[in-house]
Amino acid sequence: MKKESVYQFFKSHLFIVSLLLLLKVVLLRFLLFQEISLLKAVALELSYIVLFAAVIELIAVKWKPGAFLLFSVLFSTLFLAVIMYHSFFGRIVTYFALFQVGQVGTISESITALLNPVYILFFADILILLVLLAFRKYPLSTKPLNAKYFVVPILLAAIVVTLVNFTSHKDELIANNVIAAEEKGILNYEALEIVFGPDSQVNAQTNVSVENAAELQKEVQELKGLEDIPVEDRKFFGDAEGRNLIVIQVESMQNFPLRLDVGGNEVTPNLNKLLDESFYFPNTAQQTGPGNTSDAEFILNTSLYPVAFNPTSQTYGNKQFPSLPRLLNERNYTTMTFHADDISFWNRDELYPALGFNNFYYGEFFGNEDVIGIGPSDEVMFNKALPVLKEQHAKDKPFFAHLIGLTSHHPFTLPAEERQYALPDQFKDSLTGDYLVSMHYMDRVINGFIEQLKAEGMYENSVIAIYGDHFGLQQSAISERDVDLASELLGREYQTLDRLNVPFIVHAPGITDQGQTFEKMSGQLDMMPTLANLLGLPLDEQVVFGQDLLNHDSNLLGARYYLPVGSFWNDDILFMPEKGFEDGTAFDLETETPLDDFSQYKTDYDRILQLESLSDAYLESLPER
Ligand code: GP9
Ligand code: MN
Repeated sequence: MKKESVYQFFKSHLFIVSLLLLLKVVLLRFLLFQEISLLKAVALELSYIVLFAAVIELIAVKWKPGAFLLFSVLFSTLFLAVIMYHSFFGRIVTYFALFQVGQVGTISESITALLNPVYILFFADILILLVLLAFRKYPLSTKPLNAKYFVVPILLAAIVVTLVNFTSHKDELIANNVIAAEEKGILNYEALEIVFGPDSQVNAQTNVSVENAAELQKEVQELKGLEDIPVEDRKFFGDAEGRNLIVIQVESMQNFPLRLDVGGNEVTPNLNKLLDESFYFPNTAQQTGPGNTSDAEFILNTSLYPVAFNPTSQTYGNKQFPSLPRLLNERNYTTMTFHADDISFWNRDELYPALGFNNFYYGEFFGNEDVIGIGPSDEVMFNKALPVLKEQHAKDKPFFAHLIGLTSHHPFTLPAEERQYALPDQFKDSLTGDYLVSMHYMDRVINGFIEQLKAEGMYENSVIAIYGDHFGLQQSAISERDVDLASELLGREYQTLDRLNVPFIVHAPGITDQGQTFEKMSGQLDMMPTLANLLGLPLDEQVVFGQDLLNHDSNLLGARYYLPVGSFWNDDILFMPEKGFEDGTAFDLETETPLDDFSQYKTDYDRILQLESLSDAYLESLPER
């Protein structure tokens, strides 16, 4: 081999572009895993980069700079997407979620809030090369590299290393997706996901179908250790039979702002008063998956586990879910859902018929007035929903109205005239402060709506439920200052337990007047069975994975996506596996500190995996519409 051909190799696109991408992977791994290891990046990631680069070197004889720059742009964009997604969701994005970029428009404000100047490094080299190319000072060699000495051996080596990495990690089950990507290699992890699918960890179950619902429901009850209570012995059963059901899903509402006082001002003064005359479940776990708001809507209406790695509304929009709206339709209710965003977002145009709502109000219905953030304000939503409810009331027809909020969406920026909550100076220009201001706004508009229900004579004969869809202050997406401010508010460290804790409130005049707080652990999946009990719907023939909180104390609740698969809450702990059960962490719910010995909870871990896979199999078995 001649000296100048070695020199040409070091000036080649294959070498330089691969090296630059390798350095970017080192940076990416540092940002994701706080690890600086060239060795790991070379062993786990490099072969994929070189594989593509060698193929391009062989194919792109003429347009070498263009082809390599495009390759570099694509990989760098992928790296940026991985880091941005991780900073918001705390997970490694997989190819399926990348295809959801169509949803990004709606949350563009949230995305810009997550940008970090360091990310320029992912594109700086490309910009420099482009400038040099424009000035005809392009430093890389455009001559073809010797295939026999360089490209073919390099390509073969890359194929071998890629295959070794792929096959050796193929059967390794790691519950936490961030650790999985760290150990398997980010690019290798993506390749495994593409080949084996995002739900590869979920076991298919047979003999699960809507036909044997009662049998399946028994199995679920047994797995959860729930005793069978005859209808006549169920407390509060049917106490609100025939009443309207008005359910308000508040965007990003966590539990901690309730009953919180900052510098002498309550964040939610009106809701706090309402709590005194309501059934209040302060320890409700968020159980949504990647479908966020829409998953919460799905859960409230079905009490089924959402799909683990995809928005349920996308995967199963074509199905017919057994649901609360369907049960109420059978009882001559008018069932309606209201959301001011475009109906195509989260595939709601499919989700709503799948859930069995017979009326849905969205987008244009709410007009262009008072747009805050993503769409018309929640005040507008309530104001426009009211006449629709009045119409049903005038017909003497009971209704179920599901009202989905939007205004308190991340990054919680309200116009000056709506910022009516004075906070101490230290909260100025902070996300935590803006979040509280946003919750205060929600408190005001919800109260306004309830007052209107009273004025219109619809209040007494209704059950009003309020809950949060998911976190607002996502630990990994907020700055240290915001975490510190949140911790200061709580008087202890702001952590996972707080982040995944939403409120659930049931207010039924004449029934809940004395007020009662249920401190036991509960979850979003429990909301539907609890409301069904009050409305006198027995659910014995219905498959639900939640439970009626007015009649059952002990609980076992799972969450996936935002926590590793197999994570659960029971009466004592929040458990999160790492690679599996043994190396996981169990937080004591009382002290919020990790337990040394949690081996006694292994059966709960096995049970939750079984329950989730039963729910998956049941969803899969449901008929299409
Ligand atoms: C979009 C809105 C917000 O319609 O509900 O969704 P999110 O980003 O919270 O899932
Ligand atoms: Mn939401």
